[in-house]
Amino acid sequence: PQPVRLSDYRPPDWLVDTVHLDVRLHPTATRILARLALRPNPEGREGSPIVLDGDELSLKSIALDGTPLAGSAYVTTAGTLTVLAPPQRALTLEIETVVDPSANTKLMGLYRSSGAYCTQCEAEGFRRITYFPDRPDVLAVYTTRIEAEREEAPVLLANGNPVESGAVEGTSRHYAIWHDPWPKPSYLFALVGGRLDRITDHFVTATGKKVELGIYVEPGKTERAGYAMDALKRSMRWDEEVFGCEYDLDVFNIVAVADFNMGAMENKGLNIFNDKYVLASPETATDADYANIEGIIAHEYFHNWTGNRITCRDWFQLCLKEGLTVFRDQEFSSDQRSRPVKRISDVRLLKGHQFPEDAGPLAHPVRPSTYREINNFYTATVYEKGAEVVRMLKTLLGEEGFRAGMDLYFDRHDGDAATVEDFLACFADANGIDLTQFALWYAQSGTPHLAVSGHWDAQARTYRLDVVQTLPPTPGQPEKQPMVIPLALGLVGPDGNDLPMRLDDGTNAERGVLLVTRPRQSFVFRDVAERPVASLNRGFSAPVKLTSDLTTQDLVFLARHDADPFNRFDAAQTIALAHLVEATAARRTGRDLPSPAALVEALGATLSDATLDPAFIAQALSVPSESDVAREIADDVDPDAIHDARQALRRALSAALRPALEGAYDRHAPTGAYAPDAASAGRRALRNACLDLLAAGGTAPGLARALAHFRDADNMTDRFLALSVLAHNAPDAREEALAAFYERFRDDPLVVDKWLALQAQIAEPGTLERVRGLTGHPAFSWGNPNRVRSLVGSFAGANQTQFNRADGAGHDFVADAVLELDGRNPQVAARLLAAFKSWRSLEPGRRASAERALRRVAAKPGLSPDVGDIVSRSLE
Ligand code: HT7
Ligand code: ZN
Repeated sequence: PQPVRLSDYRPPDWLVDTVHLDVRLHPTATRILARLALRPNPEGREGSPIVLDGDELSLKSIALDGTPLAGSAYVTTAGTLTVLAPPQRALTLEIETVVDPSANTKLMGLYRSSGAYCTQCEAEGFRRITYFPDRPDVLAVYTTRIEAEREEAPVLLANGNPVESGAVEGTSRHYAIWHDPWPKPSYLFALVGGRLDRITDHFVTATGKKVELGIYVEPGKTERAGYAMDALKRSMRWDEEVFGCEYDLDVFNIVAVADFNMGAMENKGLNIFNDKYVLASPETATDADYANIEGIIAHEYFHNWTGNRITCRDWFQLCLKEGLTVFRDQEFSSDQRSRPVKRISDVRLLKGHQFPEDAGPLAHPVRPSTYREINNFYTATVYEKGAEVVRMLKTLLGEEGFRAGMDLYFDRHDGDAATVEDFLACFADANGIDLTQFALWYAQSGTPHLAVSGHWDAQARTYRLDVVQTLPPTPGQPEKQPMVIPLALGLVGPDGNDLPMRLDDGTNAERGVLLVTRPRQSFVFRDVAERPVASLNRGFSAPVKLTSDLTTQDLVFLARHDADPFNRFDAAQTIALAHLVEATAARRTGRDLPSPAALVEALGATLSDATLDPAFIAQALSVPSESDVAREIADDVDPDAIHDARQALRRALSAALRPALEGAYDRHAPTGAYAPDAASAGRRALRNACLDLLAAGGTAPGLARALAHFRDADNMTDRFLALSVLAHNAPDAREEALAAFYERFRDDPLVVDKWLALQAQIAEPGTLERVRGLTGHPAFSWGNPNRVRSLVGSFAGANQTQFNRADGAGHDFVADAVLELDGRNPQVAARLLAAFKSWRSLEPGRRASAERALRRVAAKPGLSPDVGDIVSRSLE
């Protein structure tokens, strides 16, 4: 397909005011009768034909104002239906299409999951239900009538409020009518029909309106939906309190389905979820699962205002709803749980996924300017970096200035299909500032690099920070302009307390934030009587790669004393990362490994600090991942050497910190029944992090503890952590533990996913054969995205040594899996292929094998646009 360009945007020629859908559900021949009230757009091109999108539709009839259209009055192509020379006035089109939901393996449009009917319309799925101007700037009011066999689909749901339901006289069928009064783009359309159980509750909004809440799940699973309901109610309250956003329909429904391409979907009043992000019980879900459910329930709910009431003008503006809504869900989780720990895990995610994307061939701006396949732009850059950009706005403007901008955005653009420019103008206008340079964050791809050095002048009692910013070239962007970088910092005095920060122009560094705007800049602080240690980019105030002249001793000092918890964590990680880079080089050249003494000192102090949150200590104990190290090395990467270096470090930490680790493990034993709250989860996290280190390298006492932990666990967090410790470190105990786990949970697909993912991550040469074998296991299915992501996705994305095997067999396996999947579900195939995103940074042998695998995919005739796009950009 031809690339779509932001610069080619034109308003639609025809608008749709109302849509009446009559959907007769049938397993293989669902009939959709759509009545569209259209009118020419005064801002469109005069005299235009009506061009509607369509994909894999069977057209049965089409009528204009009640009169069937002659065959010469319209034309269809593979992707469009065009009504030629229509009267240039308001008119009605009635279009009848038939689709086969049971054959829909792409899981876009109307499809079936465990027998139920459901839809996924974002980004371009509505055109797989009926012909329509399937673009987000066409907003219409929808009324949906659904009809089905009562036996097959007793539950019938659509967007908006229920209007009417009943039997279809003289048949075994029934119907329901739903009306959504809020104009919306077609991507927010949804319907569901099926045999589902539900839990109900209600919520009273700030202005006293009662909202009926329902969560629908597969029969027999209602007991696992309670946490999601609780999270939903907390989200509704939080959005009122923090952003003044109130819910706007009489009902809010969530449906959990087992087959879903992504995490969840914010359809107006009818969110549809991957059941992984709804269902939880202590026996089947880990603390991380509970936290994800809370965050994703909140995320989809928050879209009601940021995405639905204010939507996107076009798909280039995706970050307008996604980056902003991720920011909002991050803030919600920070308020519900520990803010520093949430920030640490968000930054880990950003660095682990977005930084590599920004450094490789798939790099793109937060707001791309061109795409070939929009499904490939639901990326860490649009979501996570998009959220960082909103966070920087808040850092720049302060709490009040940010809220003023958001209030203006909601006031000014309610009901609009808006742009990033509209969004930024609200913050600029509400605060009387110019955000022109800041807007570069949306346009320039790549991770900025800040090099910072500090110079203390004892005599002048000044401290000067020299800052150099650079932004590397990225695909299509050889030259870059300097960005606005809000650099939060503190100057930590020898006693561990922050020194006052007065700049030499007499101003205080506002809210502790320096504004870096030029390629080179110096900031001079006065009245600095003692040599400070600079704590830079506090709270990760800007998504940059920062290097500084801090010494290892400075970092140990910050790890002990920094008042900013994020930087306290980050100081130890920086020491560990530097160690691992050096140790990796030593392994490759046969030199002695460096000493981990500084890290032992920092982590020892952290472990023994009783004032620290256990969840924070757990994060500190988790050393940088193999891909963190690969990213730091950046070039000529040997994953085996990194793995060995990391294992050696973990073994050394285990030995050096054993008494402290054992003490913390014992002190954090459970005191009562499992509860998923943050404090209890934090205690488990610390205990499990201690166990994970104690067993590193398979020491006998560590493994004995892991076996007991596995045997005694009364919840999935503990059971699964112990299982993974055994799987990674105890080849002798592994198979028995894996078999016991499978036997216990074989009927629970979401738990089986954990079992598949764990096996795919074992860093041993036998893993590829194991994974290959598991593709033939009865629990595995190429048709279910969760199974594929758990097994093949984990192998490609979370097993650096085996995916990048020196003999190329890992690359070949994943390329074969992509080709296998492409005919069935191109979106899932394309995401899997994106695991090759860092292939150019590998050492020459592995780089060549990755390239061969990519070229083999590229050469396959009939690739989907999804896979075709990823493979061609990967090779560019
Ligand atoms: N807005 C939702 C995106 C989404 C999606 C996109 C493409 C294909 C399938 C999809 N399912 C959901 C999810 C969100 O960010 O809230
Ligand atoms: Zn979203």
